[in-house]
Amino acid sequence: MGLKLVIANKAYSSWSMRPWILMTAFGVAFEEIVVPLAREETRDDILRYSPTGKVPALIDGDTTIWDSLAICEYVADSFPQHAVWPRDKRARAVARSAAAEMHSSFQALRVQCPMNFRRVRKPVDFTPDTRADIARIEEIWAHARATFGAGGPFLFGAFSAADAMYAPVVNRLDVYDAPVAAQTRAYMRTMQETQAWKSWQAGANAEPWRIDKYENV
Ligand SMILES: N[C@@H](CCC(=O)N[C@@H](CS)C(=O)NCC(=O)O)C(=O)O
Repeated sequence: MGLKLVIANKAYSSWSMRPWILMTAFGVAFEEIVVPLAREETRDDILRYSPTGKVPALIDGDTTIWDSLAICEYVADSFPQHAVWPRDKRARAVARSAAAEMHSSFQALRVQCPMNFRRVRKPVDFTPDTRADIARIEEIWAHARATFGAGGPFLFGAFSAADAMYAPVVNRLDVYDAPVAAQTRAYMRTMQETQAWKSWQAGANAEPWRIDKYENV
């Protein structure tokens, strides 16, 4: 039985994007199940797959993994032939720190600038807290690139789960036109030029659903 990944709207669901882009970039096959957000039936529909009523969830036979970061770890465990995390122990530890920080932080950026793959680039008046989040993210990326990035254009050289965890931030910095450093912009372009990114973007473009609270920003 194959893997099933339950996600929400590609336009808006940042937590869904992380395991999706990871699995897609590594060529891990899965069946995609999309449950659109903000509809009367959304909660019940998600609860059929995920005990939290939240997505993403990965279903492997009778096992459900219901959190984005846990799914990244499960993919790493299941496909050791892929360097889901960097092979070097120190790089891997730093990549996991960066992923954990993404998972637990940057509330101001997340609230002020919801992910939106169909937004036409337009700046917002970033709050001081959002600016601080952006500065910290740029610092994480610059440190990873400078210390571990010699083998390629991604955070730890080759594409890894750290890039997947930050993918929605790449969208946010782009579509809200954050004033970032040239090297940050270069990394964003690297992500946006991947085939996996383009497939997610195409999926978002094709979706019929529109949620006002994510659009009126
Ligand atoms: N910590 C969870 C967060 C998951 C989450 O908040 N998912 C949102 C969508 S991005 C959701 O399912 N919301 C359900 C709803 O709004 O009805 C993870 O990392 O997977």
